[in-house]
Order: sequence, then C-alpha cells, then structure tokens
Amino acid sequence: MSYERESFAATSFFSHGGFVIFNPHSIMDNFNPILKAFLTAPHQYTIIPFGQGLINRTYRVDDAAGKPVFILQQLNTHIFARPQIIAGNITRAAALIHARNQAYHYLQFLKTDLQEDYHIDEEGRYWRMSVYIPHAANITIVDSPQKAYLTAFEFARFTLLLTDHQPEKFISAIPQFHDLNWRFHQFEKALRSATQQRKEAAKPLTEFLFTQQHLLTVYQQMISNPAIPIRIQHADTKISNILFDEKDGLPMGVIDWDTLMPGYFISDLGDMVRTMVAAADENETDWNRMEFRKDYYEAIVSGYVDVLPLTAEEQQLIPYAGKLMTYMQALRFLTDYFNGDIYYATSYVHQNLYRASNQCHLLQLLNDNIK
Ligand code: GN1
Ligand code: MG
Repeated sequence: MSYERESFAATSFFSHGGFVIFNPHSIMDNFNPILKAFLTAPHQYTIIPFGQGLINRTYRVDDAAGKPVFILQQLNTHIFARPQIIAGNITRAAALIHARNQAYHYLQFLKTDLQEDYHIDEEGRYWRMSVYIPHAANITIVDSPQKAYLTAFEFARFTLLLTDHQPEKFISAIPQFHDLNWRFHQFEKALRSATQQRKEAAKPLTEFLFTQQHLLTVYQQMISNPAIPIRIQHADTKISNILFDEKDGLPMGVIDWDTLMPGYFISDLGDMVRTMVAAADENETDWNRMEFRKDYYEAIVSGYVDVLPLTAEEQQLIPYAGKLMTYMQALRFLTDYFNGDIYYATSYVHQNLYRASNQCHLLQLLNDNIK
C-alpha cells in the first residue's frame, strides 16, 4: 500500500495519472475546520487539488471571485516526521534571502490562529498555508535547453543567496537524505527482506546496481575531502520547483523548501541532470524515448556554474553529479519496491520496479555520454 491511498477523508479525488475527479461540495465540509485555523471567513473559499508532488498533498485556495489566493498543504509526516525542523529551515532561509534580495519571490507562510506554523487537525495531520504567488507559471516539462539553463541558473542563485551562513544551522528534515552510503545500505537491507517474487523480478537491475559501486567510492572520496565545501542544497531540483514569470518566462524564485539541507553541490546539480537531460521522465516505460540530450546537459552545467563559482575540486566532480544522483534514485526506487511500496505513491503494481529500471537506463546513458 502506498501512502497516497491511506486513510484520508477525501482520497477519492486523487485518481491515477494526474487526472483529478472530485466533488467540491463534499470536500469543502472537510476543509472548513482547517481553513478556519488560518482564515477568518473560511466558507468563502474553494479548494482545488494542485500540483503533482509524490509526497505532500497540495491544494489551491480560491476566493469567492475564483481568484487563487493561498496554497494549502498537508505535510506527509510519515516522511517528514519532524515538521518543526522544516519550519525552522524555511524561516532561516527566508530571512537570509530577504536580507540579500528583497525582490526574490518565496512562499510566505501564514501563522495559525494560535500563532503556530502548522494546524494539527483532529486526526493529527499537519497543515500549512502560504500566500499564492500570482502570474507564476509552473512548468513540468523541459522543452528547450534555454529552460534547462534558467532552471540551473535559478537553483544556483538560491544556493548562492544562502551561502556565508553557518550551514550547520540548517538541519535536514529527513536524516541522511542524500547520503549515498546510507541509501546503499538501505537498499541491501531491503533486498534481504524482499519477497522471492520481487527479488526475482528485480534481479537484472540489482545486478546492474552492484556493478556501479565505484560511484560509492567517488562519493566517499568527496565527503572525506575537506576542500569540497558544504553548501545549502535545495535537494529536489526539478523544474516544477521553480516559478517562472508568465510575462517574460524568466525564473521568479524557488519553491518547495522542505528538503533544504547542508550538503554538496552534486545534490542539486545532479538532480537537475537526472530530471532534465533525458527526453522522458522517471515514469517513462518506453526506453526508446529516453535519450541523452547533450545540449540540455551543457545548458544545465553552464547555468549552474555561471552563477555559483565552484572550487577547482568541485569542478572535477561535475561529470559525476548526475551519475551519483541517478544512482541514488535508482537505489531508492528499488528499495521501495523491495519494501513493498511504502514510500513513493504508485498508480500501478510494479511501478517502482519500472521507475528503478528507468533510472538504470538513464545512468547507463550518462555513463556512456559524460566523460
Ligand atoms: C520525491 O514528492 P516529490 O516529487 O517532490 C522525493 C525526491 C525524489 C522524487 C522522485 C522527500 O519528491 O527525493 O527525488 O520524489 N522527495 C522526498 O520523483 O523523498
Ligand atoms: Mg519535493
């Protein structure tokens, strides 16, 4: 069972494949007590499911005139078990960025009537609300190297705005989130406890992942090299986490700050390579549609280094960034498959196996094309 299907009053409007079917009237009754914690006249608003995240549930809150005014989100506390850490990181990052660039668009979170960061409902679920940023387009598909460049540019700008800070003041809300050694251990552990059937189905992938352990050595050398700086990482650098100005198509700011953490530049640069270089995304099951797009790869790296001056030691690691993150994601999807699909929302059986396979194909493409 995936988290997506767990007990929730209004699950019926989350259907497969991103299509949404819902009855606004029945939903509103459920949401009124939540809205009331943040707003004085909750009955005026309409709630509409929003976005495509695999982890949290997101809704748009429209006013009586149908104008979007807030974003309401239920935090997945199975995954983000310490919501206060997230709120602390967000407050710290917002203050830092605001002091350096007052034009930067970031999500401003509302306090509850009790002056808290979250409203905790009767069932213990955590809710937060932020101000909707108008005229911002949310892009999910990267269809030009220029967009890839701008995305990398914007994530680099974000990290740059968060430098000069004591990085240890940021705490990863998910411990060891991008720790490749830990992810590999979790994978080995899950493999030991998997059902025979799943082990069998994943055998070629498992073997492939074991052949890629040299990437663990690269990772180990990186973390033991004091010349590689710790930088604040966004740690989920997909294009949909950037807001683009509807008017001129330029980036306005970075959203989804839940995984802010001290880390290495490979996290952000690598996840951009992972999510933007192949023409198809991690849910693609037709491997023929996956290709290495050299122009996109070069655009990502340029966008990143044009903003963030990397040290000579970091520059040597650039070719590994995408490989390390793709390897990690393949391990994570297969780990979840072995664990019985408890982490990532799935819409069909074996989806995590297919996703892992997709990421192994991608890793092979990166190995073949990035030297
Ligand atoms: C999760 O929910 P979403 O799509 O923002 C995951 C990322 C993975 C991604 C893979 C907290 O992000 O680390 O790369 O799925 N976030 C968490 O699609 O685990
Ligand atoms: Mg995310």
